[in-house]
Amino acid sequence: MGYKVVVCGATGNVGREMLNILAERQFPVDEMAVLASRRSLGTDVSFGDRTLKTKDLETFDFTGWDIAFFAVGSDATKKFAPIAAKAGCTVIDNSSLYRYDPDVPLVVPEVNPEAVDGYAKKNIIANPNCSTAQMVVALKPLHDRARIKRVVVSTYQSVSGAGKEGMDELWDQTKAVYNPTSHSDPSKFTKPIAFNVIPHIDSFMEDGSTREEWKMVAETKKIVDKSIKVTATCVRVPVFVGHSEAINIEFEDHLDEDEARDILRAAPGILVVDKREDGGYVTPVECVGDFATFISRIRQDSTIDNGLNLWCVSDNLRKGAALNAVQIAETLVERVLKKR
Ligand code: 11C
Repeated sequence: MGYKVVVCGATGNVGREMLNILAERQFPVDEMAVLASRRSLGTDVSFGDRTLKTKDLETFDFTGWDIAFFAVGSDATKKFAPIAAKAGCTVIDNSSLYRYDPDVPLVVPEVNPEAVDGYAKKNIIANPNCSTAQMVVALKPLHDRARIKRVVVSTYQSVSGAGKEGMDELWDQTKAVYNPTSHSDPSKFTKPIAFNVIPHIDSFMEDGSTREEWKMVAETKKIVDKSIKVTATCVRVPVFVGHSEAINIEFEDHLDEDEARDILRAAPGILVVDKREDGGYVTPVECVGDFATFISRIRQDSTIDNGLNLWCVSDNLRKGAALNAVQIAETLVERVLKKR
């Protein structure tokens, strides 16, 4: 049995990846509708070997559709997600709008698949921020073994996290460095991103942190364990796709680096690439198009009693967004829809 599936925001970076991944993973689709905002209407998108024409999100009737993936901004989500949910179509939302709502599960299927069962209160399930998703996949199996007390994370986030405009800005500014006749001022980012790094993602908060950093704290608590303390510094780097994170973890119990490596090797969604030699680690370029969260550089932190350092890399458009959303749908099918 298949399902009637809608992808809203089908022409964006994440919407297109959702369609690719639904096809790659052979999600049971009986019928597919691809929706876009008015300005992208009429654009064709690929779904497997088919080409689909986008329809208008404003006028679409969600009645009779089973699952709607939302990959539109928070404003459009606010307007249309409740309409879809009330029409009986379960919304899997990639925006930050519902993530912190106690009546909406926030799910990373390798970590808290059981949370999907709480979907019915609003008929909405939230997908986490990309930098959180890959981190919690790594944290959960280690937490289960040695109880994490505190995490210190620094991110190196690719420009695709800021959408196609972010990618275009890096491309244009890079070209402009070599060709002074083509000028490109910062617009999506606050400073030049080509050959630079910017310690600022999303808006500033009162305590001096950014919202991106706050999201990593709040979402890790909701998905893994509210007792875990997290402090984050989120940085934009001139990489097109793939977020990287240097993660320092303090545990309650001792956890040897070799045991941690074995635990991570056996954990779902993780590929460990950790040879202590030149190139024996993963970089973002190598993770593009992959489903896994890659872990490298696992080593003891000898400055504290029970500490480890590791390097975590993943395709932010996949595990960080589209893949995780499709995995949520797969979990919903297994745990709920199949049993109806
Ligand atoms: C970035 N992590 O790299 C952001 C993109 O809350 O879903 C995703 C923002 C979000 O800019």
